[in-house]
Amino acid sequence: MVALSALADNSRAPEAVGPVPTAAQVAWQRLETYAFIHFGPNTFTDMEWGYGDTPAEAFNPTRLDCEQWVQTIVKAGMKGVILTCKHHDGFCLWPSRYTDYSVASSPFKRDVVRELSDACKKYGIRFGVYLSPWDRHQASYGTPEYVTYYYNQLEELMTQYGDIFEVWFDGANGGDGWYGGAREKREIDRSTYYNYLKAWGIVNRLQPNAVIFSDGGPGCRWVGNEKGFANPTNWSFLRIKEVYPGYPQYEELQSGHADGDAWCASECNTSIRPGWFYHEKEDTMVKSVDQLVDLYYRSVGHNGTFLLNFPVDREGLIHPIDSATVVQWHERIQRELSTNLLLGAKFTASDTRNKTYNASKMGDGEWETYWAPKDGVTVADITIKTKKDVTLNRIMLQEYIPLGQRVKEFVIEYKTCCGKWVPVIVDEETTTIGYKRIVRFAEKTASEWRIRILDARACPCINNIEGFYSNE
Ligand code: FUL
Repeated sequence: MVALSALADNSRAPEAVGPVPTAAQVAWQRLETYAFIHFGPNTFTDMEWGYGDTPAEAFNPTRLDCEQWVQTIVKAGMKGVILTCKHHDGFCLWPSRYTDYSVASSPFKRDVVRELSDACKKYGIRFGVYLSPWDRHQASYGTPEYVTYYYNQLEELMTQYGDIFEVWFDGANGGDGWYGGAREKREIDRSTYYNYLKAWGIVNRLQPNAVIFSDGGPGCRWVGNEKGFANPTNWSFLRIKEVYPGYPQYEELQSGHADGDAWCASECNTSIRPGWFYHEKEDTMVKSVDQLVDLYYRSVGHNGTFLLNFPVDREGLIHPIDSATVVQWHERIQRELSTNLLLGAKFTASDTRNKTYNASKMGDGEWETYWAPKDGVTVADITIKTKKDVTLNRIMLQEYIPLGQRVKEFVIEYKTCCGKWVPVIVDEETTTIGYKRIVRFAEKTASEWRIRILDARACPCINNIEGFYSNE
């Protein structure tokens, strides 16, 4: 019998190891950070979940300026924004043809979805929509008629506002018995009522590049908490048929399913304040720059994306405390992660596939080039020699995910002055890498560093290793 390795063609690129992402999923993950906006009647009634009976007249921002939102988001380095076009209270921020419970009936009149999508185009960021399936205003909620209404609204949003990068299907439905139109109790089985497959078909047909978010994807998944972090071990896979909006074992979503059969990376969502909607009393409760920096490392740095919510205030603006905080957050991350101290270092590996996939590809900053050992090699070392001593306390690693997520365990080491390899001290497990893993560790000074891949699903494909030092 011929050994498998003898059959491998190591002159070629490695074969993909499934599940693999679509091109749209890769482009989405590379956005890394983007904003959420919660805005609607709740903003004016000081509520989080309106009953759907607030008169449309209540919606009356005095200085609404979507360009102010987008300018803030751009200054915060974020690449897109998702708007609550309709939250659970059923009020529509655009003049929907299918209901009069919208901006059209408010004193404000203007189409907020239009103004925000236009501002996104003007400033070159992506636009996404949140359309709550649960609707406490519509009298038909709970009947098949409402589901048709929901699809119709989805079609409006998918056709009238240009390219959409993400569509958010919120699994929230209020509990076992809850209120529908006019505060009546309505019972539905949310796993069947909305026929999500049909809704997703509408998105796929009208916006083929949009990534569909729900507890279980199919485009990207909720991370299983609203605190904005993923676990350090984080697979971009799900056993996709098991997870649905409202999935009770949602804590599993913090790590994904190692044995999942579909690509479904995590999105880490949280609000910059305790609530999703604006409440004046929360002006003193805005998350600190330190808290947000920590969340960045535990979302983007844990192979997720970071979706940070801004509760737009009653004037129709991102509050100055929130905008100042988020800009400082971005500046701090820039300071921490823009000087790659491993730039120009010499990368060598214990195994190399061929010239194209050699270790020097890891420091070149290119997405498409990567190092890979030969087929079947799942344990390998990458050694990095710098010209002189460098002090590091962060290392960023990236896998070339178009070929799948592969690494299962690794360790970071440095060489001591007496020539001994010693692991750096990390306070979390170093298991998966995925699109991006940023490991923070107690600072060390050395001129030789080593990433040891201890286990992988197939030969690893690594396209980036960078090192940083932060004293903040
Ligand atoms: C939840 C909703 O119930 C909250 O109001 C908020 O929109 C959050 C992002 O998702 O499921």
